[in-house]
Amino acid sequence: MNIGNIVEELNIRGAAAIGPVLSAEDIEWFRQDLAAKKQQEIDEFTRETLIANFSLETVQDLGRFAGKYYDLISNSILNDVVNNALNDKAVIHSYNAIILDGAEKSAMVGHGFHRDMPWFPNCRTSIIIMIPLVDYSPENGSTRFVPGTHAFKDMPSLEFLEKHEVSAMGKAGEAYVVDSTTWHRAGENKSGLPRPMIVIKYTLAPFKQQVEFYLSNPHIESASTVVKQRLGWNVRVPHNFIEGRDWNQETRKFKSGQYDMSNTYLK
Ligand SMILES: O=C(O)CCC(=O)C(=O)O
Repeated sequence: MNIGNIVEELNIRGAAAIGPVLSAEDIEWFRQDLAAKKQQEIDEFTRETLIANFSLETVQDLGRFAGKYYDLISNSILNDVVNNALNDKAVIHSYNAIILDGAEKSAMVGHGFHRDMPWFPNCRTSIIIMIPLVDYSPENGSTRFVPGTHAFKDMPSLEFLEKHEVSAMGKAGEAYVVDSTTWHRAGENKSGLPRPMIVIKYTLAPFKQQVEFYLSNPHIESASTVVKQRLGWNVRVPHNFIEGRDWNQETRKFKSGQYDMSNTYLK
């Protein structure tokens, strides 16, 4: 992996391949674990309810399971990308899996072109790292994105997006990164087999997270420094001004130094 090349591609194209980030054993472990967790959710909530809530093909808040999901947050390659594309204060906005089993197209909201963060001029505030757990191509619905569109405020015409979209392609465990403002969508899975993928969206520390991970993750307090930082431990919001008066950096919720925009200006 050449981090300079990745950041340059991200700057100019709004997307870049990262390369292998998981061992064959880990790929298999995640694949099986996510299939089991999805089945548990279907058993608990029913398939119909999950479809009605656009949640049939996702497993959300993977950090709540700690273990290998925390090991992934610590992965040195991922952190190298995050530190260079954003900065070392960046936090995880969302940590989900998208299974895309192809059975019910309407069950996922990501099939239409979209952005995943508001757009700011000349500034990257968020990236998405996607790690498919099977070989991926247009045949099994790999993510499609439109290079260069992160640089412009307005949504291009559908005609333009459809004409210029490209599909991510690679082997299981090979990650890629997309600027969250690059217009993208899930492809159509025609393979008849599931396309499980881990999707980690990172953002700058002061931005809101999708879930209060510090409350939803039972093992966060004993996690490593990097896992805690990424899950937002250092930007917890005080419940009132009295809590905000805690100037002890050990116990303080929103710690000093988190308003960090370094490295995010696109020049
Ligand atoms: O599942 C996919 O390929 C696309 C995922 C996506 O659009 C997203 O996470 O925002």
